[in-house]
Amino acid sequence: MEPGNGGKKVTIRSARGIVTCPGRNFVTLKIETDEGVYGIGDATLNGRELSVASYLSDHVIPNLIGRDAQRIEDIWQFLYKGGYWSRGVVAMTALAAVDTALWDIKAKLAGMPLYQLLGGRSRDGVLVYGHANGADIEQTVDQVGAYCDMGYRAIRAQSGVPGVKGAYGVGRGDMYYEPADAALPTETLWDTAAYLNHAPKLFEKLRDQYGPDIELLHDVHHRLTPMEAARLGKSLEPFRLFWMEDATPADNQEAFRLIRQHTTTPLAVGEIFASIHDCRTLIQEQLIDYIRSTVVHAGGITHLRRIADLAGLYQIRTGCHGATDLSPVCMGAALHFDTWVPNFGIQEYMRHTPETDEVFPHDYHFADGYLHAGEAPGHGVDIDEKLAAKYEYEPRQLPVARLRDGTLWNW
Ligand code: KDG
Ligand code: MG
Repeated sequence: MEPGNGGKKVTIRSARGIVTCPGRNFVTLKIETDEGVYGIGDATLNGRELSVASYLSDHVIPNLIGRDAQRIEDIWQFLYKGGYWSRGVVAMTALAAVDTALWDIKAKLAGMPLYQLLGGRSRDGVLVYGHANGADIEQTVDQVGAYCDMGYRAIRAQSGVPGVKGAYGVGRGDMYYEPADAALPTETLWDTAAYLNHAPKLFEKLRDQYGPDIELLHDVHHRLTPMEAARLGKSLEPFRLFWMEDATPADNQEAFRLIRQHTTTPLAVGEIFASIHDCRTLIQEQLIDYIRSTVVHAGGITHLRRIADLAGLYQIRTGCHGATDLSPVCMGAALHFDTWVPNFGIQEYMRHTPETDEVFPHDYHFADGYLHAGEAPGHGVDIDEKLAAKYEYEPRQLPVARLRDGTLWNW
């Protein structure tokens, strides 16, 4: 159809969730309109995929049929306020999928790439960071080198800790690190003292080897108490990290006050947040430097934009989560968001496997350390439903961690 439609209603005719497992599980919502234009949104919640699929089909989709697909804000408010039990991550992921699919439709109707509709380009490319993992420091140092050779300018570095089996972030020998590895959670070990002794050595070695310019990031994955996190942040200061991520659980946002008082290492948090209320104190008290929430788990483009705007008031920048359990649909939408958002910081980019990329054809591309959103109308990602149907759902959950004495710890 021609761009623009003179305000005419574009009716949602059907919607369905598509579950597929091209190497790992993904849930995708497809919304079709009576104009023949459709949109898709990512609805993947790692290890809990079917709960979102059922939330969509049982409780959300019946509410969409017959509505005007152009009324994104009203549909968002209807599902959020009207759902009453809002803000849970399952509900917010389902809501994000609807919102993303509707923005995709609106941009297709307008004949524009999504970033144009959001306000246009704020930058030429989206700085991304890749994941270098190794069983020990030597392997991680080599992996960082491999990412430098691929053109990355920012790299997250994680290393196995001597005597700690299955420490977070250690891959299984290839680029496609996938923590959700079994139908029932794998039990891993955690040893804070060993980790705190080890982590600064990794970054000392990386700075020795690669110099001061490359951006280095690190994910603590919620393993430390606030005071331990403060100590780690301090000990990493000489190595100038781009950020230290998820240093302590943010269930208690005020816990970050203590970390902040003790270290100038920049802090990032928020990949598991579902709403602006999960980070309101962190932002308003400037307790963090980067907010990690992304499209799929934080209520879609509509809500993520509100979080970013609040963060912008306090010079906090975005650093969207981009692990492989977020599908290319989320990545495509996030890249349009990143291309526009004024207070952009960085985008995580773990590459998907070729099987996943085949199921989700997309027009974003990597060059020289940056990802570039495509110029096709919409968010530029599609789903090949025939191919998706060939990959049946496989139950897989994330690991858990225990201390040496058996105490269950944060993963
Ligand atoms: O589903 C969990 C993963 O997305 C998470 O473990 C990855 O921490 C992560 C990151 O920073 O990408
Ligand atoms: Mg993380």
